[in-house]
Amino acid sequence: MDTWPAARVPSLPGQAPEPVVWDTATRTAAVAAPGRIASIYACGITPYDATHIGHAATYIAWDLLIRSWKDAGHEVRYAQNVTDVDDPLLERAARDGDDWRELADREIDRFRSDMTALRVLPPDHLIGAVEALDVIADLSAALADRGSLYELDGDVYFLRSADPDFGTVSGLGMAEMVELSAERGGDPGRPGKKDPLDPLVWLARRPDEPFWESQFGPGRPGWHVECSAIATRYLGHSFDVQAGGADLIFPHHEMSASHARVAYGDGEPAFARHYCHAGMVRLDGEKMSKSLGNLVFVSALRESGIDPMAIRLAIMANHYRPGWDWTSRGLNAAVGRLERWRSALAVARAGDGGVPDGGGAPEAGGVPDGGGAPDGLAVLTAMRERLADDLDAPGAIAAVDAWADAVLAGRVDDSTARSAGLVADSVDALLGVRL
Ligand code: 5CA
Ligand code: ZN
Repeated sequence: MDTWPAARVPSLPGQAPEPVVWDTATRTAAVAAPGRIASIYACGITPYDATHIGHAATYIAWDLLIRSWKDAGHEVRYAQNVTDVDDPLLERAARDGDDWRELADREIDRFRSDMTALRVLPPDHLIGAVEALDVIADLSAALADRGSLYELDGDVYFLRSADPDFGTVSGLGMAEMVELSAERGGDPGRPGKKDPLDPLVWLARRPDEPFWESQFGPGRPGWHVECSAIATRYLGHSFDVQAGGADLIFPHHEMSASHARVAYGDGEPAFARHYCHAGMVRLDGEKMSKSLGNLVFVSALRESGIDPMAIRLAIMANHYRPGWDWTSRGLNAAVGRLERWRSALAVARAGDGGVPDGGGAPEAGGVPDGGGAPDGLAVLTAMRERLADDLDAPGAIAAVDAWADAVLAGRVDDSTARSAGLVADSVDALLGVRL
């Protein structure tokens, strides 16, 4: 399906260090992409409601990785799915008397415009489950060839015991896996399954639900096989990074990896070399989720007049990995920071130490003790170094804050004016914030 327009990324002088990320599976930090081509699959939305801050935070995290990869000289290949047929979407459409396809199309459109406004770079391939049915059929056929599927009352399950490496993504014990599977779309208690954790690959046609013909008869695809099939078709049987929120570690990423290993592994490594997960964004201490209904929508904030660059800054003030709380205090701080950065840029460009409203008076007599503000190259180097260290956006923001504070305190000299444009380009290219 169509993606969304790409924001222009200014090119920066010099070379960035190789981005290192935390890998959930190995529990170590690793160079995210050792080769020239860097490839990433990010799990996409299930489009039954608008994009909330939790979604936006995960896509901004991967956007930071992609921007750092580009800056380090990589060619990036990026694929993302849209789960445009699944239980939650069908349930919401039924509840509201909506047509499921119209609901999905409406929310996908809204997602595209939110991502565009937030200057999140688009994937090369944005692929819906429905348009990928052939791709899913190919992976399912490979699984069937390896004897890893079985039927239960017309539904088709994957035999997780076919994969000796099952469990290596999440590293969880059986009891925990069963519990999470029940919470997150699985059916560990269904009688007749060979193993409680075996996931559905194909659901036989249900009354009043959409269905498609397949090698297994009419029905619709399971969830994990969708991402396994789309990722391997568009990025190859193995690729650098599988990315998503931490709620996808188990069962989703475990299962997608397992499908690919059994279908395409043949003893070779298959699926992602690294698994990256963003912490859950909370509201009042609870995970922001469609099922709890405690959502802050990006589109609603935009409609209320909040600059999308402030939303982006409010998100990036938190490191992507631990979970964090969305608060109006955090948003207000980001609005203030954006204003300060823009004022500092105006002052630095003018090169005269004149401070606009609210910036505080510059000290008399030109540059005070302590010299001028850090020059553009120093700011860029600090930002690059922080972002290459597991996408430390708060660290990169602190480097820009130090520059802005110095400029607004009147510590401006010739080099401040000369390199003001470089600071603006660095903030744009690496943090995706246009000043
Ligand atoms: N379509 C599937 C993935 S294949 C899905 O999980 N869709 S979703 O719409 O529920 O979520 C889209 C992305 O946002 C996923 O990476 C999910 O882990 C992430 N996400 C959802 N809620 C939050 C939250 N509160 N905080 C952070 N990330 C979240
Ligand atoms: Zn997925």
